[in-house]
Amino acid sequence: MRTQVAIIGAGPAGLFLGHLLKQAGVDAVVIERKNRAYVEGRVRAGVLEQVTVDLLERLGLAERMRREGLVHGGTNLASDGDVFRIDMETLTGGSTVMVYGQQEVMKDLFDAAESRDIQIVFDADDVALHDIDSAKPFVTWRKNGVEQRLDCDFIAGCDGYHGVSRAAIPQSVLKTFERVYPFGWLGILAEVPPCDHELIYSNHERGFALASMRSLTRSRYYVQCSLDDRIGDWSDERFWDELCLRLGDEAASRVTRGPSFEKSIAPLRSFVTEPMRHGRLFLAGDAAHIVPPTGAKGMNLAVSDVVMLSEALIEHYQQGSDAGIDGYSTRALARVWKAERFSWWFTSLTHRFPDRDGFDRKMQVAELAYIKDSRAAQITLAENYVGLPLV
Ligand code: RFL
Ligand code: PHB
Repeated sequence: MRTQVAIIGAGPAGLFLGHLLKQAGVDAVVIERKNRAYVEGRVRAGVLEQVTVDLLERLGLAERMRREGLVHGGTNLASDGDVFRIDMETLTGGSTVMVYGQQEVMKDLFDAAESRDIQIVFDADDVALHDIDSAKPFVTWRKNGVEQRLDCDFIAGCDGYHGVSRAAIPQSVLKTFERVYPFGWLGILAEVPPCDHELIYSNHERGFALASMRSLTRSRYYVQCSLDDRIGDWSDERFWDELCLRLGDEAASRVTRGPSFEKSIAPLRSFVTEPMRHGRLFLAGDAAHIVPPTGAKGMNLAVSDVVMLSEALIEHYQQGSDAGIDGYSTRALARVWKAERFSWWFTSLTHRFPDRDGFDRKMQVAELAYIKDSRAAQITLAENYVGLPLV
């Protein structure tokens, strides 16, 4: 088999890239280790930046999002139960975010991939990248026990944090930067109306909590938990009690309890690998960088990466110029680092750090009080939250 671009991974990065290349007439094949139901079933991101909304529009995939997504012009912070609103729309001169789950985005991308004839190989075992340093790279895998080979011009490594693409780059050329946080997020989904029409990010003495949603009838809630905690330690009752305590009386009075139908623990990490290109291999999305979920940036960064990567590849095929390809890593990393900074800062502001003392906690409370009263501080938060422009 032969194609122009081999895309490893059918998560948001891989599928958006597949659609972008298809739209421009560039040949691509997506190779995914799992099946569609698995990829679509993962409960992950909930908030789309304008960059992501714009891309869904540009690809002609925004119809359901426009109908079912919730536009949020503001978000809320809480400091020990005192909730205040950041009017992002006014502060940024009109920018908003869209609440539309990653699962819905994936469903729309997969449905359209079928009708647009985007080639996806599912259940590919033992995917391996070869000769990425040469002009003739290729990818191999096994499907139903049979060895397969795909020759290509370029490989896009969109296979997430645990994928094989990053590992194909020699250790000697990769630099990695990492921060592992000493806590996790325990998240639940429940078929109950959300406690507020917007999100609430809460810093409480007992730890962070987040009130989010998937629709007007489906809530997504998180509480900071210990990395030693097991799902079995957290009955629904314990979860609701802890959430209500951390959100404060006023918000808690609006929480509707109900049985959870999804419950999982996610660790928090900041991670960047540089450069995002080696030879004919490009990394995009979680394969190259991870942010803690506090800033709601992970999927949005995967999208901005592949917008830039598609521009570079299309320029190569349509204009015969490699300027975009050569500049991809530097351009993508500039936006990545800003989102890393914001996600790290927002995490540091809102979580309880078990190894820190009373002084650090006072600094958090003082900073939240400052943000509550300062338009300048609110603008800084708002413009980062809605997403920085693509440059
Ligand atoms: P993905 O989604 O991990 O997809 C990678 C795909 O590659 C496949 N794969 C392989 N395929 C072939 N061969 C191999 N060897 C392979 N190894 C792996 C995998 O099966 C998978 O299908 O990476 P991608 O595309 O870069 O997308 C990244 C996003 O999924 C991620 O950043 C977000 O979910 C992060 N995130 C959030 N992002 C936001 O923008 N807004 C949010 O509100 C938000 N909330 C979240 C989040 C992530 C969370 N968790 C659980 C980590 C909330 C949570 C709790
Ligand atoms: C979510 O709804 O899953 C969500 C929302 C905002 C975040 C993280 C996760 O910052």
